Amino acid sequence: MSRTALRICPLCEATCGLTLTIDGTRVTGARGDRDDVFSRGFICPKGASFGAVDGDPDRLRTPLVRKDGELREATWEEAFDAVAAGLRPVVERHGQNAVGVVLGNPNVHTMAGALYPALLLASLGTRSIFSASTVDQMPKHVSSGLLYGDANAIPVPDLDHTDHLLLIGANPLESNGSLCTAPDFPGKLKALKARGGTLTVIDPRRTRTARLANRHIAIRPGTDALLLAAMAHVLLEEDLAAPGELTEHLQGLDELREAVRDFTPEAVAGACDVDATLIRTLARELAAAPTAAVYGRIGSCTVPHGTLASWLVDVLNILTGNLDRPGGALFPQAATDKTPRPAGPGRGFALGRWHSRVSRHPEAKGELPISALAEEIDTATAEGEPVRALVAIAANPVLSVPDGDRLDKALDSLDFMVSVDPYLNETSRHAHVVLPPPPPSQSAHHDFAFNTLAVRNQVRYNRPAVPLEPGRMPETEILARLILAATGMHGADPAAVDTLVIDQTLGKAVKEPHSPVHGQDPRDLAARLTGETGPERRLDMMLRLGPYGEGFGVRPDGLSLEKLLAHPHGIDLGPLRPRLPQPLKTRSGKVELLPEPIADDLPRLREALRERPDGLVLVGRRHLRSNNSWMHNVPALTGGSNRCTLHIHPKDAERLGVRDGEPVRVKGAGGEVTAPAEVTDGVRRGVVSLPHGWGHDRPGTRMSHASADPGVNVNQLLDGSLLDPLSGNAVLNGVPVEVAALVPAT
Ligand SMILES: Nc1nc2c(c(=O)[nH]1)N[C@H]1C(S)=C(S)[C@@H](COP(=O)(O)OP(=O)(O)OC[C@H]3O[C@@H](n4cnc5c(=O)[nH]c(N)nc54)[C@H](O)[C@@H]3O)O[C@H]1N2
Ligand SMILES: Nc1nc2c(c(=O)[nH]1)N[C@H]1C(S)=C(S)[C@@H](COP(=O)(O)OP(=O)(O)OC[C@H]3O[C@@H](n4cnc5c(=O)[nH]c(N)nc54)[C@H](O)[C@@H]3O)O[C@H]1N2
Ligand code: SF4
Ligand SMILES: [Mo]
Repeated sequence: MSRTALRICPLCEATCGLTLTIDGTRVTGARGDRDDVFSRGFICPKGASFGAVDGDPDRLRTPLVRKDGELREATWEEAFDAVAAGLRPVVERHGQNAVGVVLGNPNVHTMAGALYPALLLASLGTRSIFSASTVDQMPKHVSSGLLYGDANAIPVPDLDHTDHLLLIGANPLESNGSLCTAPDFPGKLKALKARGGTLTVIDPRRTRTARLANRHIAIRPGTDALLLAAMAHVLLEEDLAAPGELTEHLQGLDELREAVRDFTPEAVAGACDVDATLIRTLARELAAAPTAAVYGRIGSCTVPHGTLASWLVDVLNILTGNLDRPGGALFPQAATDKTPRPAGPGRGFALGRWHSRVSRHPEAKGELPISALAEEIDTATAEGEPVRALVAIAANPVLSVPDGDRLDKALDSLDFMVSVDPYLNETSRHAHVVLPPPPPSQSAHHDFAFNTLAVRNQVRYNRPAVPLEPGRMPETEILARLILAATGMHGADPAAVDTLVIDQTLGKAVKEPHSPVHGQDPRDLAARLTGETGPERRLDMMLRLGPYGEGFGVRPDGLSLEKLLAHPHGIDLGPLRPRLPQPLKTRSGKVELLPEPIADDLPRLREALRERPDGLVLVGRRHLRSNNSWMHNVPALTGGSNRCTLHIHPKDAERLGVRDGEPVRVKGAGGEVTAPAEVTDGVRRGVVSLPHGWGHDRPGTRMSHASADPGVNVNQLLDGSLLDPLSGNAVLNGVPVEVAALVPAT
């Protein structure tokens, strides 16, 4: 007999509520939950394939431990014994930094990924920390850190209320949105147009999103910072800047005006390949709109001036008075955010507090560039020990970061590696121990990360839709045990990890004058927490202490786990509201418009005014039915238009003798790949596009469907040397490549 259960979809950032159909323990269907307070029934093809993703027969069911060179099925006890035996000697012999940690994208889609990595990093004490953030949004963290003093204070466009949206390097009709959690992003863009609003898209490709826009500008890749600087210039020179109520919170307006003075539309037009008059129009339209939001994503971050572009996105929102006002870009307030402290100066944001060992890259947000992971493993220096052991959690850097071949070899040379991953794939195949989490249907879910980026404040929680299969371990427990094994407490009760966090958090809260529990006894508070598991008790604690919380009795109608459980479709907490100056944590207590590291990076942007690539440049793309590197194993989500082909403009194809469907060789600084050409005027001239996350042809993996149609790894074209210097983010877009028709062997 079948039944239904609710589950928030973890397959992209939109966090749609799904109603799963369950036969026995198998998910046989998924539809949008019409009663979900946030997503109201929206679902996309990936969500509709939840059952197939969840039930993929290639998912690992038991831990794997390497014995005599081979990965073999093992018990959990054997696996954690092997982790402790593998990691501890490395720490003891070579020091803390010899153990590296790699955190991949799916950590933001699991409760385990939200609740445990911070403690793992703190207890390992390592500086060898790498994550998917440095092939993604690190520039935005850095610009927010510098502007607002908080790397996680990221303003989100008010999609439901804005009159004018300027979208830069984002394709939400395929990605469903990023750093802007919005179920049915496509519907929201259509609604914007229907209410008379304007959508402008800047993208070198005519994407599905661009086709929906009132205006599409096919910019030359990598030059958005120049275009945005010129828009800021126009606002300031034409007296269109009107920060209004924001003014009292701003610092450095005059310095900003000076800094962008020479970025005139005429000066940037050639580099951007965008008409100067059009740039003026864009700035004037932005200023004239009753409300407007500028929003930039992958195409604005993964480029040589990613931090400057991310900074300028916010600068434009600020200059037009659209930061922190309805219809503009606002700071969400999530239910599990810390108790808001009173407004006032904070500790500020520091960059480059230490550097990577080999190439001396500055840290950002405590992380080193993941592009430097391979060299931190394979290169010895006088500076200190190379990374000899690695903990990879939900990460597949062999495919997702530059020069996978080099990383592949480096991983093979490690003394020890453990992967927490449901698949034996390009990265986890190097591990000595693989710890597989259960499928999402067997995991509880709450979006700690995405609720802080959502276009509407709301809160939802699901208990596991399907009971844990025998022999499985919740991912939260896997990570808790990993922490114990990595820190010499192997074998201790994993519940102790949650107890420790709870005691620490409550101990701190009772000392904070602004906390609802100020002056109370933390042991008494801990005893009042509800929840069936450690993670549930931690969620209860965060909800009760949070901005909407019941404050352990202070606000009886406030949030708690109990209240959330009584609302299975979630609780709506209202639209985004102005919050300044409370979120500011800069030393000045103001928005610091022209922070020093930004000012110091502007000369590099000025040099880019003269740059004109003479050959082809590469950009990426995403497909609606794909997700980075790990969904090519699901037959329902592959095939059709979801293919690893090289998009090339007809004029470029003609010039190079490239024919549609025939193989072409693409060569970059890091290597070369061969892929079928897809001739299309959907890319601008001078630009070719390959999707990422492909290249499933390495031996020793267990992804039967993916390896049957492997595609090629676009990141092999990169050598990892091109970075945005402020954030350490990899340059993945606008990269020079050579393309040639493959001459068939005769
Ligand atoms: N050229 C190019 N490269 C790119 C990008 C690009 O646009 N162009 N995009 C970049 C971006 S934005 C990102 S975020 C990165 C992503 O880079 P990664 O995070 O390294 O890659 P993913 O493919 O997201 O998946 C990581 C791993 O998580 C595993 N996994 C899936 N679900 C779970 C789970 O519930 N628990 C655990 N423990 N593991 C799980 C998968 O099997 C996979 O091995 O790639 C980046 N790489
Ligand atoms: N279906 C699907 N959804 C996903 C993912 C997926 O792999 N598949 N991945 C998820 C992840 S991890 C993330 S981070 C998000 C990303 O979400 P988005 O940022 O919306 O993702 P993309 O589709 O890569 O859009 C980036 C766009 O930037 C354009 N671009 C490239 N270079 C430049 C440039 O220099 N300037 C400008 N203006 N544009 C440029 C590209 O042509 C592309 O259309 O998507 C998430 N959602
Ligand atoms: S849009 Fe994203 S969250 Fe919503 S159903 Fe699709 S994959 Fe899942
Ligand atoms: Mo990402």
